[in-house]
Amino acid sequence: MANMRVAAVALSLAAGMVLPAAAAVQVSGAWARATAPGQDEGAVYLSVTSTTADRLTAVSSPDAGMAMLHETTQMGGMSSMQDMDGVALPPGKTVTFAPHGMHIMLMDLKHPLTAGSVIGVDLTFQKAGTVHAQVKVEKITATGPQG
Ligand SMILES: [Cu+2]
Repeated sequence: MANMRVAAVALSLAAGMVLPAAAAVQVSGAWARATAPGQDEGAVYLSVTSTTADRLTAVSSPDAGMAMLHETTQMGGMSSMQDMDGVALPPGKTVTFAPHGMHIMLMDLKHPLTAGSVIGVDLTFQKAGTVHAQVKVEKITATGPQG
């Protein structure tokens, strides 16, 4: 079976076909917490796996005025967030965005995030181009994606 698969890839390359971006980068388990009344910022957590070395360089969301790559760091018992200008994706390794670590910060939300709804983010990669991901909004108390 493995040999057949290699042959198929070789054939499509020989024919000059471009492999779709979705084949190289996979985004999974995207979720966000519901917002409290009056809160106009949110954070999106997800996992990204790329079959080839790549770099996440930009994020945006149709549901927010602005989206940024952030990392939460602990300094002397205080937690603060820092901008990241990109995130390296080693080949075949899953990079996880999770609470107390990296997240996609959504600013100027266009609507409250309500549990059970779905919003979107677009992730732009150096090689794979832009990948759209659907983000499940979980309860405000959630610590991870619920089935
Ligand atoms: Cu942040």
